[in-house]
Amino acid sequence: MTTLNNELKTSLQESFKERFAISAEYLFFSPGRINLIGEHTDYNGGHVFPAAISIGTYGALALRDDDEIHLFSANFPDVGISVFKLDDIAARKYDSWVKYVRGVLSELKRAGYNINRGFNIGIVGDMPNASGLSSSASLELLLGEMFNTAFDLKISRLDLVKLGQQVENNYLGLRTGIMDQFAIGFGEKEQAIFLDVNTMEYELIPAEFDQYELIIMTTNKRRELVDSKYNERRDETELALKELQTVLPTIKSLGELDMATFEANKAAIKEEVIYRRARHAVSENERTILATKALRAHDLVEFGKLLQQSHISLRDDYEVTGEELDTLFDAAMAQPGVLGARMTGAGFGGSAIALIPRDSAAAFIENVGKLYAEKIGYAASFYTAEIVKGTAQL
Ligand code: GAF
Repeated sequence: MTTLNNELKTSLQESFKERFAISAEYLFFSPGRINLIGEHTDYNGGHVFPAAISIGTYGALALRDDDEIHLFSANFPDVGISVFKLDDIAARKYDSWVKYVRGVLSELKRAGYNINRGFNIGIVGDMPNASGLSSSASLELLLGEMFNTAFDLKISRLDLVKLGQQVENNYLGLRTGIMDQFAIGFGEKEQAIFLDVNTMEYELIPAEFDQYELIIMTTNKRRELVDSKYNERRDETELALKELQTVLPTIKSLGELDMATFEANKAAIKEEVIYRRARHAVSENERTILATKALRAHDLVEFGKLLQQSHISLRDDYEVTGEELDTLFDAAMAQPGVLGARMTGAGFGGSAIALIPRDSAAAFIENVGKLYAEKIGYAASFYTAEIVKGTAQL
């Protein structure tokens, strides 16, 4: 089984040497993530069930003797090398992927860490653009761990995970939860992570699908409105919580509610749309707990059903799927032997996953790919999901 992309790793080392005329001192890989189930539950104090995947970002770093930062991405060879000074870390409007370097440095500074020497960085990734497989968290953890090692900062993995989230929340103004950074930071080979976001306690559960396998389907939809819609959903579930607290004053998050209690108190929620948003958060949290039980018991039929119900709830109640993801879902579910499918990540495009019979991947990709291209007008991409360990030095 191939895990990491050795070709990409070697080409990064070579292009680093070519561009900077020195060899990289540090080489790291940081995965992307899929979420098996538990979508839009993390910022609602619920459970999530993600895993780190072998598609991700490679980074190379060498220290400099001055206070300059020199960066390149082999994914954008025409852009060349970006250069700026160590203290030039204020956010700016058009900053491409470089904003993550500034963002991580800015959050490190805010947390009191001192980076007092310049460096050269090269990166390359094999994640498709706007794939919803969390290239941003992958990069945040990659940079965080490279700085941690190169500058001997002694930051714990959990603090780096939180720092990645702070880059999103403070620096980029995206009110994301902690799932992506956690999955990428704490991933383990062939294990999925069952995380209770309320307590931050987690368990690793073997991602064993017996005679089935997980496939990733990427919409290739251009990234539009994801950020503003994401923040809007957060506002909506926060409003639902506030209204529910008028009758359930002790609850601190929707994740504390089961469906029976939620339904018994729904009259406190004034608008129907807000009720549906909250219903998704509560029902999805229950499904996530059930799905971990089903996977542990190797009841893949039940696990697959929960994936389907998750997609339907994200489509009808949370309204974060859209035509592209729904087309992938419908096409996937129409294939022989498929146990379940759902969008994964924030939604509004990005990717979906499906649990398909092992060895049926070629026919599945052909059929789903054809149906998708016919309806949407451009091609989807497909990958086998290989579950790997989190960000690490190579
Ligand atoms: C994005 C966010 F970054 C996560 O925190 C999570 O909320 C997810 O959307 C939806 O489940 O990936």
